[in-house]
Amino acid sequence: MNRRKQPLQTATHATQKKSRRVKISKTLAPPLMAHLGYQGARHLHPQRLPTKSAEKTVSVRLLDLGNETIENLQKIAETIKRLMVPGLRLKAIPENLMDRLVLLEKLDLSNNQLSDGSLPESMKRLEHLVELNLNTNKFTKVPPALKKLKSLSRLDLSENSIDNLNGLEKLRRIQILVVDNNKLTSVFKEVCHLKRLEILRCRNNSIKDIGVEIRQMKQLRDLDISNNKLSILPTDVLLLPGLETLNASRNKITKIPAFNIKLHNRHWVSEVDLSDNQITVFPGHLLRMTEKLDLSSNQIKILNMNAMKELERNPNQELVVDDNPLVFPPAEITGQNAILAFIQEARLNTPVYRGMKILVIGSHKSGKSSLIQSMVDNQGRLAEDLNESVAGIDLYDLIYDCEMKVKSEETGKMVKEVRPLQLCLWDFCGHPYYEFPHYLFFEQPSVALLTFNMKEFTPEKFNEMIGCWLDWMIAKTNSLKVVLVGTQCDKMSKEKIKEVKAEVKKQMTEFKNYHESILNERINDISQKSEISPTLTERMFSYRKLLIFTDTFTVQSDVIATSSAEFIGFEQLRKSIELIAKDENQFPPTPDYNLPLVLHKVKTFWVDVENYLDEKSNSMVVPIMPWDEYVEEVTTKFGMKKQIKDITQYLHVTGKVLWFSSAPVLSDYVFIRPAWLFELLRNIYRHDFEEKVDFGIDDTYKQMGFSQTRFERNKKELLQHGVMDKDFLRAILGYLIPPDMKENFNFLLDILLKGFKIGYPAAKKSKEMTYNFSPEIENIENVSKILIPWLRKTAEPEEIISLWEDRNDRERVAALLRFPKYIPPGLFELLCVGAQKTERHNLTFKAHWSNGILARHNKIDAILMISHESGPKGRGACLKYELRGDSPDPVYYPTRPAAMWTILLPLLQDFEEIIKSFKGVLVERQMLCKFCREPSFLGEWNTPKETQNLPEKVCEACGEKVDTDTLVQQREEKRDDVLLKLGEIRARRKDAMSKGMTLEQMLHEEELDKPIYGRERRRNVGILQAPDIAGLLPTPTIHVGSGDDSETADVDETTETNMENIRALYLLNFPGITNEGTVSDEETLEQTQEEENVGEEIIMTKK
Ligand SMILES: Nc1nc2c(ncn2[C@@H]2O[C@H](COP(=O)(O)OP(=O)(O)OP(=O)(O)O)[C@@H](O)[C@H]2O)c(=O)[nH]1
Ligand SMILES: [Mg+2]
Repeated sequence: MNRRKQPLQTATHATQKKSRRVKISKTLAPPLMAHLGYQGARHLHPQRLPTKSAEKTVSVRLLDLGNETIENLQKIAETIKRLMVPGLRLKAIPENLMDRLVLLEKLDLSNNQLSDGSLPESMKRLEHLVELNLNTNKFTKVPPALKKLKSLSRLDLSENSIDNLNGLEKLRRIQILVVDNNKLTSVFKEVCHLKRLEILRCRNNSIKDIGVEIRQMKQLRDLDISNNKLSILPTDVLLLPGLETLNASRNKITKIPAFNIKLHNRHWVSEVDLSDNQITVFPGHLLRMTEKLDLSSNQIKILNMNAMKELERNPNQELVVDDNPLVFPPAEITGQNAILAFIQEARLNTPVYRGMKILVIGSHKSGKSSLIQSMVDNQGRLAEDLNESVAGIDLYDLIYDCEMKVKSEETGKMVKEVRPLQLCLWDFCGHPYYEFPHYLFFEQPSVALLTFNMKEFTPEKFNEMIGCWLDWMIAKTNSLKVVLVGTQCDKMSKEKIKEVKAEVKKQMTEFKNYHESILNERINDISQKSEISPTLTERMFSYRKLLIFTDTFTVQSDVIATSSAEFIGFEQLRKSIELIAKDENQFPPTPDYNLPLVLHKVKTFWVDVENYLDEKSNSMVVPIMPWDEYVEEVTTKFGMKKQIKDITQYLHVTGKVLWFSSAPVLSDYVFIRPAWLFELLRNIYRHDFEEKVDFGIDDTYKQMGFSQTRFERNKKELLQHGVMDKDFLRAILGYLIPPDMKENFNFLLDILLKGFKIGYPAAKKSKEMTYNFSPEIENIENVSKILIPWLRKTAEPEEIISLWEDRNDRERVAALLRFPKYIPPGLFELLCVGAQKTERHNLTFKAHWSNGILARHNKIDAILMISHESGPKGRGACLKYELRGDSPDPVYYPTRPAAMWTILLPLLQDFEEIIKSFKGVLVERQMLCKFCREPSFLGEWNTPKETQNLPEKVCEACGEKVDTDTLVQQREEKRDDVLLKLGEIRARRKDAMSKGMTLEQMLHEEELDKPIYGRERRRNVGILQAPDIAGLLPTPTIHVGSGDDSETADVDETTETNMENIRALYLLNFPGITNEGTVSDEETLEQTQEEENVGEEIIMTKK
């Protein structure tokens, strides 16, 4: 495509030669368009039109439209190039006026009373017309006669009553369009196809938003959209490659989103006028791209010191911040130089405080974005007027002044002091589509605001509006503070508000009781058994742990009723947030500093790192740094290698960067601009994909060689099959990563597939519409399609059902993972992506449907089905791994269960690895009876395998004797990766104990507690005379409410014998609390030896 700029076609020869761009003065119309004269001579306005054709007329201005004038005009019509008919109160144009104006280039009909339908049909014959002035008339829509004016390049429609620009699409040559003072509410959709448009004036209208369509207007260099109703200025405008001046003053803009300014292709915009708006946060990033930035008459309070560095570097830049309620620098400091000097000075002395991040979640359209905007702007705001992006996650900063008692450094007494509480609010879109992607960003410990629409609330909807969100949170983190926020209370009476509050409180208690009863039921079941095996003990231990942890999960059950329309309830909300910030359990103070962590000063050097990374993120196309590179770069620049993890952790918890420090693969990267990552994921997972992702929206698809047909095909493929074409993804992400930057894209794709596990490579089979789910792909570059399980909604194929049924009578091994209460969203999908890893599992996927996969092992004759099934009554769910023999000769060469275990075990290990990051989820591991298929046996892959030595075991459900080789792996091969490093764990615990850590604290300490993948160990725990450590065991509780209102539930005591077993388990795990004489010397010795021989098997026999 030829993308060179076309010279502007103008009527005057002078402008044609002099410059290819016509600068229009701000008071545009008359001087540019009025013209008059004869060829070779200049005259005053003639009273009459010339009758001699010898005097060749070029320009004519009519002073009346009498019959005589028209007749005379027609005589010379064929020579006229410019015709002015302004200010004649014309209501219609005589049909014959236009008849013979074959050379006409410029027509001025301004200041008349022309209205819809008053332009004659004959107008379409004006083939050479390049300039048309219809300024100040009475049109309410674009006159249809214009459609045919193929040469038109300048059009002035200002001062009419036009309310939409439909009908301009065909005028492909338009370069200047002036539509000031009309009744337009949108323009960009209609004009985005005008690829040559360079100047667009649309001030004094009622335009509410600028859509993504503007991205297509690559030639636009001058945009005036002042005095409209914009509330947000999208990034796309400022990223227009040709933009030179932008006037968006006198709107209602509140927010200028931050974005990456890519240094290698950045261009300077000479002037950006954002004066007279409602911007609260200083858009310092714009200083990186504008020569003059006018921010006067806004609501800015603080000039960001870091961003101001840009001005220090470039003295030619200009920043205007007059008439803002500035507190930093103080209002009395005026003038750019004085401000700069002040900021330089202040930078040296200003402390930065830590702050915290708050996650705002709740159902779709419950009012989260409105709530946040109201919090940020400190006044009522509703999301519609803001035109916020409604997908994915958005970030906002907010500072609360928080009154604290601080120890005075001089007197040592406690004094009151006001500290800024820095908040980073994460606005999660509540559409169910995001349950899985948003889970990535939800971690413990967290503070969350949970919103629900109070007006819509009914007792039956508790679960849908509140309960399911609590489940969602609990499953991921067992350390969480939740504030319940009822929104939209302006729509209801006081009585009704009270009623809803009481109902929610009641149901919260029920919710809590149900949550506990599930655990208690299980604990009791175990306690009632006559014999308790180590596996059961371990299980009980984990149930108790879940109960104990609920201690740190607090829901403030008193709903805060808010209205973002009327700004109600925000003071109370603010107080609740302050309380959490000051909560020492949530944010324990460090010994040398008696303030909660969030109010700590951040070390200057850490702030330097933060600023450095912020700056750096702007220069990177893909703002993701491999960990090693990051460490190298930061430590070379700032030293202090020892602190790098702490710094990064700090940046992570305060929302400045993302570093998933405990996730495999992802921990190798630092995402230095979280907003960028959200933007990226928002493009992949979006609930409004069908409607919003459109071929015409952008040139990118065309530039990347997409035809509309291919685009539609790929889109359909994604929506119907969950399969994303790689090029399609590149095009979708094209505006974040320019299409020519293939390497950057591949780097990112690798992280998406291996780190975030969003999907796995697939390939389309040549003829059929099916896919090869396990193509051999060594290099990421060769990937052509990506199957994204979360988006795959297809049904189980018929042929798979029959294939599976056919092997019904074969040998089989089946493990079941039961989630009695809640299954984390996306877990099944993550497992599928993991199972597809050939080098680990050696499987070939045969089919993949919305809730299952079927795969064949590449070496062993077995097929595997992993399926996701909902639990009874819609509560909870199960994941089933079932292997069936697939030998061609099942009679003589059946597939042995032992062989199947070699397939199953690594898959189960994957599961265990993933489930580690779901701290609060209740999961039960079971094995199915091969006869009745009931889950009658305990899954023992994590714990001592008691079943291993028995030849068979009776199924409690059907009474059949089951070979134990289908229940547990017989004589396990040595697997280094699953050895429980007992010695190491003990050493860690001993160390912790010696430092005075209590049992309860230990339970909270993740690092100390890794009893997963138990090495086979046998111990008859009954022999141990346990010390009385019952008092040491923490009492499991869930708190609901706060202060006097809080309720606590105790768990039933287990039977004495079983209690002993549990104590014994504690002893095993906490060797520091042995009681004299209870453990034999022999055992102590054995334990010590074991500490040295990490991973050695311990077998203890009953004396
Ligand atoms: N009257 C009234 N309307 C409100 C209030 N809060 C939100 N709304 C309206 O409720 C609708 C949804 O508000 P949003 O703030 O977009 O909701 P959200 O929770 O951010 O929605 P998603 O991000 O899509 O999940 C909008 O139409 C708002 O104008 C309120 O306090 N009072
Ligand atoms: Mg929202």
